[in-house]
Amino acid sequence: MKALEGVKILDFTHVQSGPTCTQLLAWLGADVIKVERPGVGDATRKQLVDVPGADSLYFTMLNHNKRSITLNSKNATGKEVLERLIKTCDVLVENFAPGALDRMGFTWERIQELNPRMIMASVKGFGPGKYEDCKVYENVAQCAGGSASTTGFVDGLPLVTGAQIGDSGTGLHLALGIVAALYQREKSGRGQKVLTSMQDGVLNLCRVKLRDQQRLAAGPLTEYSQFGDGVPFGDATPRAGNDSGGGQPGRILKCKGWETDPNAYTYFITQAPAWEKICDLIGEPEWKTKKGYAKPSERLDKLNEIEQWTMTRTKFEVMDLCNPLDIPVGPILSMKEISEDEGLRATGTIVEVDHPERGKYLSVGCPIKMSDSPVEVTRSPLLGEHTEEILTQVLGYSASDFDRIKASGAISDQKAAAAE
Ligand code: CAO
Repeated sequence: MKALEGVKILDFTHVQSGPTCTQLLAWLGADVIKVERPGVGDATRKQLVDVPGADSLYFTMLNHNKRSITLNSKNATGKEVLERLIKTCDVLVENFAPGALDRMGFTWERIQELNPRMIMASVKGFGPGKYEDCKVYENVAQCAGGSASTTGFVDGLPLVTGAQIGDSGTGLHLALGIVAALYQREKSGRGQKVLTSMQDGVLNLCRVKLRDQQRLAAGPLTEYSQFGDGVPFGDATPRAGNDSGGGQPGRILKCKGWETDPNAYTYFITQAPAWEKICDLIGEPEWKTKKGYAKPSERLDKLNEIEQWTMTRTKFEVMDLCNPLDIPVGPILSMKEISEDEGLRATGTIVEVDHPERGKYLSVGCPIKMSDSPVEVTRSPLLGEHTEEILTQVLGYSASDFDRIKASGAISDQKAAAAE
């Protein structure tokens, strides 16, 4: 038994934002039917290819636990099949460019006619307004959602982050909206439209930066290193480098080996409750009461002195020494270290998956652990791998119907078929 067992998802998503959402729903137990264009499929299947002829890691790592049906939704028979899918499924998830679904003939009104219980969930780049028609990718959302202007160093360019907060972050928001809409449908009996824009999703994750924007009206942000460094504030929340967002003096400090290892660093926070223990640990007990050290606001520039201590230890030694004393530190873990971490493998956060075209590869498992809904990560589907199975077993088409659909060109790439 899985949490979303029995829920059928018509997965009309592509690239990253939508597929992360439906992958999560699949891990929670939903039956996710991914609809892809015949002969082409999700564009990511062939992006950043590392094993010639095989689906890329970009695709496989975003589409686990799904079934794939190929369907040309612009072909008359393809539309007939899509209508049956809409009538059969509980949720339609899509992240096409604005208006694409309408142009296929599947407006919200038409979808409601076909299935009043249908939940239609969409990712778009922007919400309603002057940018609503724009096509949007990850970094556009990071810039338009306030993240880039507040990431980086005060004297440098705005920066995008490696965490895919625009795509995967929005997929996560959308998944929550879908689950809530399913819950509401239990009582109302009706479906509804669920929309998450990537700009909104990024901004939601940048909430503390809008907090600081308003605090600026009351004067400079005294917990920012910029304040300690005497750099004047402008009229917008500045980039804060590696400052801790919570107002405690903290930043990334060098550890033993930093000269050659780009990740030999630790995050170190001199939080008030841990200050006395930090002083004892680094052999500076007099700092507990010393002027210029004792108050958090005075300590902004003292992290350089603490770095003299962290540079004598590896990042893992710093972690091992600080943890038992409740001093919060974070080793800068490389993707290599994470991929080799036994603990993450044991919890299913890093999983090894076998794929018929590419063999074994690593992926990130489900980050949500539920005691009554275990997750077993299974490989992503090949393009159209389940077309016949879905048409006959899920949609109830007979063998002769299947032949008719096949002959119509709705489920195969006609150009490729003609070339053969
Ligand atoms: N059968 C027939 N046609 C299909 C089809 C199918 N199974 N699946 C898709 N298509 C068609 C669409 O109907 C559309 O046709 P029209 O342009 O005639 O309406 C066409 O394929 C292209 O779809 P698209 O515009 O969504 O794709 P794109 O590659 O041009 O744009 C993207 C990609 C991501 C920029 C755009 O989809 C978008 O802005 N999505 C919303 C925001 C989003 O999710 N962005 C994150 C992407 S990850 O970084």
